[in-house]
Amino acid sequence: MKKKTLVLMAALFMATVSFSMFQPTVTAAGPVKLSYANFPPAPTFPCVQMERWKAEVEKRSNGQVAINTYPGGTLLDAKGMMDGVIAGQADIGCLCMAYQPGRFIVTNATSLPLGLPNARVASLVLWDIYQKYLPTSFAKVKVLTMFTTAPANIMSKIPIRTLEDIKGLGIRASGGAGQILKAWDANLVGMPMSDTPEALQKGVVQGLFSSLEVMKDFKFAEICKYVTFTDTVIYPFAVVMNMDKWNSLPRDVQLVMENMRVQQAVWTGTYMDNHVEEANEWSKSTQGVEFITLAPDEKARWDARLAFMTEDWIKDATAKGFPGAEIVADIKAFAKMYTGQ
Ligand code: DTR
Repeated sequence: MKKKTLVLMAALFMATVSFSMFQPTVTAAGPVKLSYANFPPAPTFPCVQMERWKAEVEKRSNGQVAINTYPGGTLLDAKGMMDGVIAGQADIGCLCMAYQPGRFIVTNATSLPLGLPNARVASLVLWDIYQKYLPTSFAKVKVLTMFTTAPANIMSKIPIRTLEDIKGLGIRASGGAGQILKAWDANLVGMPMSDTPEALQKGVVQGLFSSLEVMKDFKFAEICKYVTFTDTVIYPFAVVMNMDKWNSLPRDVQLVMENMRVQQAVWTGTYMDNHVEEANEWSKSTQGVEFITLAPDEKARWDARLAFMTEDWIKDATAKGFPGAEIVADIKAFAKMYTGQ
């Protein structure tokens, strides 16, 4: 009996020791710390989605990770985001793929003028394109989510009602959308969004081309009193993680992040669409901004100038070894599926 009790006690002791040895390090060393870099200022949509993702991941992983966010280019800037994450300067980074058209050829096909109607649908389409083609441009990172802006429109200091009004006018855009402004004969000034407030203030540009939530988030409505609806193209974004960091995460944390990839895309797209509505309302009611809808025959002139873009992209992508025509056909088909048409 005595021997039995001793054996039992020894077994209990061993069990306790091995249990505490194999516990996750959370309690002893605290949560795994991750840094998350973003290029625009905190109130803008890429950072709003970042904070939402952070809160959700911390909650769903029961505090196993703690994410420190760095908005406003404090850790990595717009152009250095991808390489900075690959090099491990930040664990996670949010990048606008449209700023580097040659680097993200497949996913940037979503920023062709194909009529993607809103950010929610476009984000789902982008994700499906990424999943189907798994472009090698992301081979060195773990993709945590993708999403897009709402369609781009023109914000300007003077009214633009016809193609003649935009001719020679200094308008800011970045990446692939530059081609669009050139096709409309505007004087394209290329720069990332983060440099735009100063360029508008200093009069380097007379307006910009982007989704309209920036009218409120950057207070552009205080300077740009006119919006011309062109509903032209969306800008695709990606959130990526350093591969070694990803591989070092516990499997259950990885699962939390993997399960959030589509959810975060839909959350961000929906947030963006609603926020554009709010910003438009705010611009109208508090800033007296005029919203200009092009007359149908005028709009047809604007659209006709962009017809070459998709054909050129297909030719170029095909020459580089990508199935260009198939990618464009997929974007159209996925968009139809998500709009229920
Ligand atoms: N339209 C793109 C991307 C973009 C739209 N809203 C924001 C806010 C903050 C940063 C980037 C963007 C652009 O014009 O840059």
